Amino acid sequence: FRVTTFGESHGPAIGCVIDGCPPGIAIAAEEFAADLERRATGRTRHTSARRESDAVEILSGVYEGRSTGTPLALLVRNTDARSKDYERIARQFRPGHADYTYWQKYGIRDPRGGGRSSARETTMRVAAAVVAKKWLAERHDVRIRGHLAQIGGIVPAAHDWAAVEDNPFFWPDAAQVAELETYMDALRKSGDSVGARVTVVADGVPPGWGEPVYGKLDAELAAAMMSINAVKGVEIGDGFASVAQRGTVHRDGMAPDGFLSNHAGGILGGISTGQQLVVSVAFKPTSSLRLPGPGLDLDGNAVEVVTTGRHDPCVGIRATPICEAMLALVLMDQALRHRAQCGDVGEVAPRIAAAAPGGDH
Ligand code: EPS
Repeated sequence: FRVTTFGESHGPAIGCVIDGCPPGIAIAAEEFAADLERRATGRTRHTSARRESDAVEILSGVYEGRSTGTPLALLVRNTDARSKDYERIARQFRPGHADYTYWQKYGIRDPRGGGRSSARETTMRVAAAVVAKKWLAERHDVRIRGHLAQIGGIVPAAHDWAAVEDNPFFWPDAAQVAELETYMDALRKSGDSVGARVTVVADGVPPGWGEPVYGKLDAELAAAMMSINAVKGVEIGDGFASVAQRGTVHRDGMAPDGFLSNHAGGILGGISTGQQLVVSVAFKPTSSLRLPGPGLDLDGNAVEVVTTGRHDPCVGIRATPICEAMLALVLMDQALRHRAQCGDVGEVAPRIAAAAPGGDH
């Protein structure tokens, strides 16, 4: 199961091609809308003001409402591509932005906005993952969810999945939403940006997905999450907190009716344990700021760079559905690979431990 995307943020359209999609999955263009809305810009004052409809057209790979097994191509037309500041920015490098490294690599500057480095590209990952989420749910009873786990220094005081979809921050504690609104309003007025942490989980993943050395499930998840714009860190389970733990704490005890804890985040030796899969992702603060910062122009001269386009004060806010999408894409690929090598789960070895309770993510 392989997804590639094409298109630029300010080109006529963006799209993706999904190869290796099993035949027979019911797919309708309307099914993409809900997740694309969750990710889209211009829906609340806390994200970029660019207003795209993000309507998906199915170009190939679906006949009479079902996937055919041939390449599935999806297209979203750009309808609000106009970044007035990019004429000037095209001659400057923003501090902390990919425009410097793109120029060093390709020597070509696309004056139409962020081009391929824009987070607009993630639209198509979310679209592709609608198919993966559906297949995982129907075929394996796997459920994928995510929430914001930190904005700047603020962390959730409580965890309630029911709250997550009821506020613009994917925040799991309804009591803190007013505080976040105030924080984000002040941040936006100041012209600065802030980082965030997203946590995504998958429930129902059977034991056995992944590979022991090459293609470890955790390695593939880390690569997938790292391929999202602005990501600077990925943790599986306790992640970097494991550094300060003792083995007697970190090891997840086992009992006939399930594991006793889930510090490992559902993966041991690159292979799923059957527990909840837990992945946390760190997003850096947006680099395109209207506050002046030291940068360079195309000739290497020092310039004060000011970006006045439509940018997110916290890219992490819209990243929850994107991280869910990458989790779904990796899991669908792993499920198909596992079946190709070992047959269906339970065929090779009997399942000896029930899944542990989901935990507090
Ligand atoms: C983005 C910059 C802004 C955002 C964009 C991501 O776009 P523009 O290229 O118009 O400056 O609006 O996000 C989207 C358009 C989207 O759909 O996610 C960036 O630099 O990453």
